[in-house]
Amino acid sequence: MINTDGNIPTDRDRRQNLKMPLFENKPELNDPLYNFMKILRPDNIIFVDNPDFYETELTENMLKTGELIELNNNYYRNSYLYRSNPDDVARTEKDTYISSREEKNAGATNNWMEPSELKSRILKLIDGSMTGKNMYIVPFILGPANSKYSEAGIQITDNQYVVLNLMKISLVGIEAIRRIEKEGKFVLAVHVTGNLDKNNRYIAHFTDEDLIISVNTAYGGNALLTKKGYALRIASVHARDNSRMAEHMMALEITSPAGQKYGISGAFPSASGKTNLSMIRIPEDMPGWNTQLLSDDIIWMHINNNSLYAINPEYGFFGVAPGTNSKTNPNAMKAFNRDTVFTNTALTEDRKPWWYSLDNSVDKVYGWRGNLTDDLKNAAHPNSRFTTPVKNYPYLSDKFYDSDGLKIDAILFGGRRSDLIPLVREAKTWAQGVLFGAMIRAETTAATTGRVGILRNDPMAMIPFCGYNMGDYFKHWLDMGKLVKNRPRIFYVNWFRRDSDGNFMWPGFSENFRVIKWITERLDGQTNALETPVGYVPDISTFPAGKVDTDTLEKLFKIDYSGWLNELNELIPFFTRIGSQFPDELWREFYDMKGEIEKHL
Ligand code: GTP
Ligand code: SPV
Ligand code: MN
Repeated sequence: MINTDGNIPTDRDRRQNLKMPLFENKPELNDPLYNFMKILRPDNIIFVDNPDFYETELTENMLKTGELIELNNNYYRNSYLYRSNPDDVARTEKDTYISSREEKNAGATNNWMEPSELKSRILKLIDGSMTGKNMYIVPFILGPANSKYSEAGIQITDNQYVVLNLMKISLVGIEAIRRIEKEGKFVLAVHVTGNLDKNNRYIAHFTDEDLIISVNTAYGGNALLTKKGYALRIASVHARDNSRMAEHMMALEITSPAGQKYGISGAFPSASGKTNLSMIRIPEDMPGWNTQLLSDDIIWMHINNNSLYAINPEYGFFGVAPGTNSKTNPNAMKAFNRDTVFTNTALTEDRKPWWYSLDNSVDKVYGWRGNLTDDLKNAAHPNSRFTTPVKNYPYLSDKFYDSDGLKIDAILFGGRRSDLIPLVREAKTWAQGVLFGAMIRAETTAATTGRVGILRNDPMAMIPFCGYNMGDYFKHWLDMGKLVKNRPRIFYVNWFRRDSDGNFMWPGFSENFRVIKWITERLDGQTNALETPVGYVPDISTFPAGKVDTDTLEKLFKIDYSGWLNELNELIPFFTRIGSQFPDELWREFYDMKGEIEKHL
């Protein structure tokens, strides 16, 4: 937790009577908090200065009300199950707004509403909404406590589940108040549970004012505003203005048997493998290799020594539970067996969290809505998640606490694609790599409400998270490549190809490390690759494929030119919709690639 020089007030009575002002040295910083207190009119104000104290307190409260269910302590120490409102189980993108002053700064891919219009709608919903309730003030730092690249903010909320989760995924405590006083500014994130009415839900980002307001939802990405709201939507705007990047990426540090280090980051759409890759276990036949996690979901990058470095603005995981088991992701299992809140998983009769694929020794469980059921496949919600502090993770990179973070040598893009997209390919240049990112089309998942498995454009896995115009964002990517001398190399991976029976052709998980090894060989200039119009692809004869047979491998690397032409043609309306801010340089990259593909037809 935050180092507070031992000065944490732990007196239980103090919390009931928070002495405003919070900021004694810069009183004007209190004004936005006063404004919202007047609007929300809570009965009590609770300042979450000491997360250890409040973790115990809130857990006890929520066990009493039945909001939390205590899990079997023999297997899951200090861990709980939470069942959400059934209409509040995933991010709702239709309710998410980028409310910049000028519409063109939100762009065609974001919902936009004029800020005063959106605020007046929201004010009607939140006026007096905390009367009879406690208002929690949760100060936090995003990024290592000692880093100049970190930022501090405050979330206010009336929701104990939200506070409990924030304390697990962010660096919460009084230290943030000191940082805010020093910097003279902060991002304010206001969360109001309201009545959870799904027809009156808003996740509103006032990007010119460093203000977020979320109402009528308590779901993770909608309500834990340190995460997608701040660390991506608001931070991407800050990053654009400061030659930095705020990305929906995992990152890990790799050490080869010879002791060579590599920093690898990867942007894949929601529920498409970032957490699993960040926690990857090395295959048994590859002794001497090592990986250590920097981030499972979000990184902030800056330029340092002519290279791109990444810090993790988070302090915990909000990870997808289904699909996790001792074969696919044993390292996650080691982290979430204590201090974890599970949300919307199923529950075994001996009070263990459960989802299909975790273990097959049961024939009945309590489903995510609490009913005893033998419909095991649907018992856990497909977007059920675990919230676990990162300090529980056994293989954390020491760069996690480093003020400069991890140097990034390779950036991966990817997504779920059952056909066309090869297992791995490498961009010839940074600009082509930016095109790779811009071209991500992937099958949708349960992380967001709506249909699952339909293709959608999700450039850089940021379509739901970019806080400004996507065309300007592409331009920013191109500009960053010009500013960084030692540019990371850019790759595109696809673990999700399927055969005609619908089975995955590539075994995935641990086996993905073979692709990572090939990437490190490329970084070292040790291996040849074949040049194609869509990038370099591995030479099958030297690719470290493990047990996958040559026939399958050929399919995984084959370039289907007519399929690619179709893919590019289908991208044109999307790129066109982004409008005049779509960079000419990226159109040129696009038409170069298209021209090269056409030569093969
Ligand atoms: P968010 O937290 O939503 O941003 O997702 P994420 O990108 O971190 O996704 P995560 O790693 O949690 O994976 C989501 C789902 O994909 C889980 O059900 C995993 O089991 C599954 N998955 C991850 N990696 C692979 C893989 O290599 N192959 C296959 N077949 N499935 C995978
Ligand atoms: C995602 O949907 O990409 C997540 C989960 O990582 S949430 O925090 O809900 O956005
Ligand atoms: Mn995510």
